[in-house]
Amino acid sequence: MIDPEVIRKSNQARLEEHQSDLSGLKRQLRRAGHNVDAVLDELAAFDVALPSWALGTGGTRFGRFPGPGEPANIGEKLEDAAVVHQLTGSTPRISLHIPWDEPDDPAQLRHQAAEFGLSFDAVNSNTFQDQPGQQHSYKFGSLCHSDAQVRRQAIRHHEHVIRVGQELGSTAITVWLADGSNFPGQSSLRKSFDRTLASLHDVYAQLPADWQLLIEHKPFEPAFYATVVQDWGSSLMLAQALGPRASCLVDLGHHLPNTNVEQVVARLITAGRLGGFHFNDSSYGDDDLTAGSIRPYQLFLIFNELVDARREFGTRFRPVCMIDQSHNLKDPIEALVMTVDNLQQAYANALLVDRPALEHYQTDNDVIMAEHQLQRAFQTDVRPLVREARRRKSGALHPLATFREAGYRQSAASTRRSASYLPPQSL
Ligand code: PSV
Ligand code: MN
Repeated sequence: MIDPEVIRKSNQARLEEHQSDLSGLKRQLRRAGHNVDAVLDELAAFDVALPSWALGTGGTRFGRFPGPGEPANIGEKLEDAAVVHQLTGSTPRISLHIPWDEPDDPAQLRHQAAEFGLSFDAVNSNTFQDQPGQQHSYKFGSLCHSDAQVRRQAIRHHEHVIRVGQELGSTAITVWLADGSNFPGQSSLRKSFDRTLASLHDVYAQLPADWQLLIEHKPFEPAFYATVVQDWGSSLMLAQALGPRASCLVDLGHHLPNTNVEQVVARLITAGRLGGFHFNDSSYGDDDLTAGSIRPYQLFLIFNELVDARREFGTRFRPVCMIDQSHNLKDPIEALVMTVDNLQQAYANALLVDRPALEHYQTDNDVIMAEHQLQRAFQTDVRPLVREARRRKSGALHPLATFREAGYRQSAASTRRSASYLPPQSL
């Protein structure tokens, strides 16, 4: 990890400037009637899980360009995750992909993580790739497969992932299925869905009482004609049929261009089935870019729905927040630090929406003033608030600068043997 003294010194050098920026913003917000301390408390309470697969450089099907000092195994990924948490104070959990990051000894890994102040979030199953030694192929699907033996193998994999997760201390499994078809007629649109539901019933039956099953939809890729769980409608149908501990996970990149994702989020909230998020951003498809890097206004509008629901339902409303990105060009630690910062900014902006005023203007059909409430909140430069929330959690005021000052990657490059490591290609 980074020497805490480096963070302390780095913060110290920037403290005066920060305090001056923060007091200016506080004055501005108090003038507008905000309870700044309450906003700061909510902001400081925000956290998000890191995906184990985003700590190494990802790739596309055309190539992969790893950087020096990348983690070569799950132990080194824990170290890097701990650094992201040290800098941001907001990433205390890791989401593991099984078998990509399957631990030899999950109980031991849990212990190792705890020493870094980390624990485990949802575990992710993988029936989109064949694994060495596996009896049946997933080439034509897994939980939806026409052959009951393939479905049984995929169900057993999910049961295995749940068992590993239990040892890690996880309380949720995220199921993303690549199942689908590339050509019309290849498989029955209805029967493949029915078989998927029947298989998920078997998985759900094995779910520990305090666990959640999160279903992730995605319109295409790798299936290019029809994906079985292609949108939030199919995902919701599955969750509702399975039971109260099943819900829908929204990966922001899993929507066709121009989809109103905040409305998808709102619908799932209404249905009581918004289970969680995979945060990322995209221009075209499932691009897995840094959250907030392409459409920050959309990210804000999503957080606006979350804050709105939180105000209405209180702490009962707790979707799990995870990141799902592929860092092909950026240093993964820096990309994750930037992501967390962008998420916190979107959240802080959403906390500043004057909800009674918004509702008033909506009721009056005052379009301009209703929109203005959102824009005013979105356009507020909340960075001093985000920095202050980080500082209160012993993080870095300027985490990217501090990370570079610490020379962490350079020292990792001199001690790790990552050159020989080829992590599984992130999708
Ligand atoms: C699929 O594209 C996905 O979003 C799922 O969450 C997978 O688990 C992850 O990406 C794999 O990179
Ligand atoms: Mn995802």
